[in-house]
Amino acid sequence: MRLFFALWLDSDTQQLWRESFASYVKPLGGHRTLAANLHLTLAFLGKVPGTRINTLLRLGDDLPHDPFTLRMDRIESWKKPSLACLRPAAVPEELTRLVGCLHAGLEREGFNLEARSFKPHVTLARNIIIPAETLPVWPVVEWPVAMLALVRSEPAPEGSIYNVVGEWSL
Ligand code: 2AM
Repeated sequence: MRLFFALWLDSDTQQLWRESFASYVKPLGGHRTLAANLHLTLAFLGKVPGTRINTLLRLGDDLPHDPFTLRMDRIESWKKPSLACLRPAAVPEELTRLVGCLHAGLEREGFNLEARSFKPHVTLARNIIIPAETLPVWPVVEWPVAMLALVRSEPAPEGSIYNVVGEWSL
């Protein structure tokens, strides 16, 4: 199964974000992320045998669970992969520590991590047609991050379906 660790949003916030950013993202073309799929990936693990889930759940238990706020203040577009995403202005210390512990734990347990460096972002649309300048988001969204999740991604014709298989309150 394909798994990833992510910062997760409650469904009301997912819905609110999808609506709030529609006017920024629709003109870029492409496919907007479904509300239920909005998240911020911390580590993408790719295909993992089901027998390894318990190791990942234990790892999640042992991570620091300090809450923090992300100030999401701009929308960027990327060429590779082609997407538009919401990004935080600054990375709080708690997030740096969480990602550091997560990546170190995954490496210790022999999981393959991606080569691309960690760039916190919430994908708002994929396969965009018109790359945008970086757009400032106004009003700025303050995200009180409250949940870390281990998520399973399954391919589906309308885009991937995500299911939370482990969750931790921050
Ligand atoms: P993205 O939004 O920038 O594409 C589930 O696929 C999550 O894992 C997405 O947030 C995706 O980031 C991230 N991810 C990172 N590397 C990936 C890869 N090689 N294939 C698919 N998803 C990847």
